[in-house]
Amino acid sequence: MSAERARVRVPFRRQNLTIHRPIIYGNTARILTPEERVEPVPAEHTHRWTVAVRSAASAPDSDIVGGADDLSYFIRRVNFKLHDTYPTPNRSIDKPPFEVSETGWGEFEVQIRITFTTEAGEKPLTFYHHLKLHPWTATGELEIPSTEVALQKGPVHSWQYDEIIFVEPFSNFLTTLVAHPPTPMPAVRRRPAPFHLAHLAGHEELKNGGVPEFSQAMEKEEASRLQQAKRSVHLEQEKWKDILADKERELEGLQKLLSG
Ligand code: SLL
Repeated sequence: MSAERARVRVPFRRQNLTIHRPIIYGNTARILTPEERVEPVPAEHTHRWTVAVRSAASAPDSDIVGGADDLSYFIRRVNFKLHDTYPTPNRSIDKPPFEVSETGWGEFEVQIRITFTTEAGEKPLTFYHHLKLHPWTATGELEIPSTEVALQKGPVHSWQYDEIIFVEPFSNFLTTLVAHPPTPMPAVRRRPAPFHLAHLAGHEELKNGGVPEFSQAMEKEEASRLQQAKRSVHLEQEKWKDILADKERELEGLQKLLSG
């Protein structure tokens, strides 16, 4: 009788392959109206905010930024570490939506840690988001407007687009990822971008309290901003090269005069 060999499936990594999933993280905030500033809201709290990790595409006609897809097929848990002034600063969210809503009075750095599903076999990912409560300003300086002005400006959005890249994923995990293709972002911009550039570019829609959205056009806009920045750095370099050459000629002339 031949010995029966146990067949053990050893997970293996798919070599020379990477796959990514677009996510956004950030926050929405709005100032509380005088009527909302009543018990049980602590007297010093001025804002209500939500910090979240979501899929990049927004659901059609939704009033939330991003979140069209449920990310729990690859995210097991998201930990949000709030400022120590909160009685329970460590918030662990183990099912979607991966978000925390609170009231408060101040901006601070939120530590976000994403723990992937066991199947992914990936280490947790830790990063930070600056919780933004006060409206964007043209100069980037922090200005705290009056309640009336803040109410008139509407909700504040501060979202960051990013891509989680899985390098040589385990084959089972790859199968799971492929079974959940991300909802594509709209190719063209239909709404303002959900971060300060929208304000700087003077997108009037945002000032009217519209809900912003990420789009593929954003990427092209970012590329042209980088191009523009590269061009101005190049021009500046050329200018200083010319100035340097002039000064060197002047120095040479003076040295000749001295030794002559
Ligand atoms: C600041 N460095 O001074 C920041 C800290 C802390 C914000 C902001 C509420 C806490 C509670 C809260 O908004 N903390 O519930 O007491 O601006």
